[in-house]
Amino acid sequence: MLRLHNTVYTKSGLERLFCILLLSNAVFWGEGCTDYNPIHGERYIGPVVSMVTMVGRQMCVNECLARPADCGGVNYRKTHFLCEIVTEINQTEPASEYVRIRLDDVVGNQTECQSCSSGEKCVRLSSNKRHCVQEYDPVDCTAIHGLSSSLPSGLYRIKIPILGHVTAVCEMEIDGGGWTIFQRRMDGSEDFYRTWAEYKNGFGNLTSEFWLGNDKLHYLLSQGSYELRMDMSDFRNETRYVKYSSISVGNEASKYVISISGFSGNVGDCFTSEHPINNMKFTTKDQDNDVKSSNNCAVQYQSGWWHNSCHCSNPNGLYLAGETSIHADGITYSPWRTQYYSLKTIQLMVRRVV
Ligand SMILES: [Ca+2]
Repeated sequence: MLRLHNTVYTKSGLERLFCILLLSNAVFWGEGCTDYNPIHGERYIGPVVSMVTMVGRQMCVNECLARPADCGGVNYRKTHFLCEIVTEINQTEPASEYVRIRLDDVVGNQTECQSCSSGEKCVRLSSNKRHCVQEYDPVDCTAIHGLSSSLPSGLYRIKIPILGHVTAVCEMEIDGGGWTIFQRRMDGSEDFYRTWAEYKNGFGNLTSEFWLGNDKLHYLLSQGSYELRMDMSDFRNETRYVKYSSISVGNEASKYVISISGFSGNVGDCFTSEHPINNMKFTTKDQDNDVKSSNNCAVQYQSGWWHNSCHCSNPNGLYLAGETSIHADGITYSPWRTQYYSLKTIQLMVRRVV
């Protein structure tokens, strides 16, 4: 609190006064002032389209105003001076260090900036005119993590070749963070017995179970050298993981052929040993590319996958929840819990090796 002219100002009152002072010095400040109602202890799930570090809360709001095509609100992390620009503000989650600010009814919006399109930031030139400039677009979650290691796991916008902006699910804690998740099973809420087109384009809910999509995975991995990690848990909440130091996935014309090598982990190898997925094409119920089997393995084992004849692990199998009498249809990982146990959770993710 601050006492001015014998009046006690609350924190928000002080901010308003500060704002008026800034407006009177607008040539120096260069940005309009805004009035807003911060909600404490929550953040927007997003996706986060842009991040700005080492800024104050008012500057964070101004960063939002400078991105009129992309910003619906901001998450501000007080403890890290971290500003997250969020495009969708429909869903929120508890987050103790954050305030979220909705930009619907702000005062001081910059109408000159409205011509900026998605991916552009409005900046003020020395002539005082405003101008739209292309923003830096992270190419994957590794790049986002590189901006600030304190960014949380969640939804972020990245830009990949050909496809442009896509929403990525980033894992920022496990094994040093910076992972882009391309598959997740956790509760059986999504059907994974899907067609070629559905696996090509992706399906599911990015905040729960999903397949990112084979096209997105191909173009993502085309940007550099990537490693793969798969984490899994059973219904006793025991966990295991496997890692591969190299992964690449071909384009649709190649049937998304996968190359994988360099195993490590705390359970036996599945993807480069028994029924390896290495050098396999992707197979779905409507497209049989598993030439090593006379059947269609996707039909036989109720999944879409880089089947051999057929599999040692079936991450996209049926959510059968634990022990089962059905052989190899579940979400199995045979070196750990055999082909008669369907795992509780499984997650596949990639990280650029930099
Ligand atoms: Ca076949």
